[in-house]
Amino acid sequence: MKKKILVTGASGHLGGMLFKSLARIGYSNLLGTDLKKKNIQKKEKFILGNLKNIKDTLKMTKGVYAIVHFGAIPIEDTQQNILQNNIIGTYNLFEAARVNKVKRIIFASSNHAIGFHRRTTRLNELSTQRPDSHYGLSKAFGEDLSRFYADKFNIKSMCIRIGSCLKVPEDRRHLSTWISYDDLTQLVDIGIKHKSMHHEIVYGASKNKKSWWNNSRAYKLGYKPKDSADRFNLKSLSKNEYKDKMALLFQGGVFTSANFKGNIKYIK
Ligand code: 15L
Repeated sequence: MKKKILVTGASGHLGGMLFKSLARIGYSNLLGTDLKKKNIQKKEKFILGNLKNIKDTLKMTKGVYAIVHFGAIPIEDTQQNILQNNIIGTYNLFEAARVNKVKRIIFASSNHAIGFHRRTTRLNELSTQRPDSHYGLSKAFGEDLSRFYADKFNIKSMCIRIGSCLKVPEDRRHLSTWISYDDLTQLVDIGIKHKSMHHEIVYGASKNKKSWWNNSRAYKLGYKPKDSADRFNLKSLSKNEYKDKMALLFQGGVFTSANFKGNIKYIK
């Protein structure tokens, strides 16, 4: 694909991974951006930018066809930090996209937007959001924001509720939530190219037997996961999570139990 694609968070874990993997599968006009320049090769196009600054976001989105938006704090943080970086940053980016007539945005949502659902509940793309942290709340906001910009301004979007995107699964929870780098790349590729997409919510998960998510919407859009957490040995995965009884009940795991002051029995 020759159209210009902006990847935010290009110096980070998943933004950085996608910046390289999209190039590998044929994207020849990628522009990376981040607060710092890290692991960027000489031949790669990169612009330093702060999403909190609307002038920066206007500059980085000029002439861009689609944005792969992975630039955010990727874990729980203070309410202020999440508000500034994830909520205001994402808002600025969508607004700049509207001004610069960007056609599509692939939004890195997270399982933490639905983390307070019990592990016994099977979810799909229509399930209600249930954020488990300030971080998860910022992802739920991003999903709503992208739906608004799709309906109001026809900027197409795909929100990927990413489970645990790691080289390999590292604990038992990952048997349900894991997605490989290649499978995430495939979903992003679909989000950029799909012809009749408007606003989509899909789950960023490989083909895991123990999944809590019915990802048929992603399959309808053409997603064919190649990987699965099933081939990893249950016994060899760390049992860290088992020390935290509350985390075991909910899909968001330890994000749900951190700083918890509520009453579990009301979270059905
Ligand atoms: C996420 O959204 C985080 O970015 C990542 O660090 C993991 O915590 C992941 O979710 C997960 O739930 O495993």
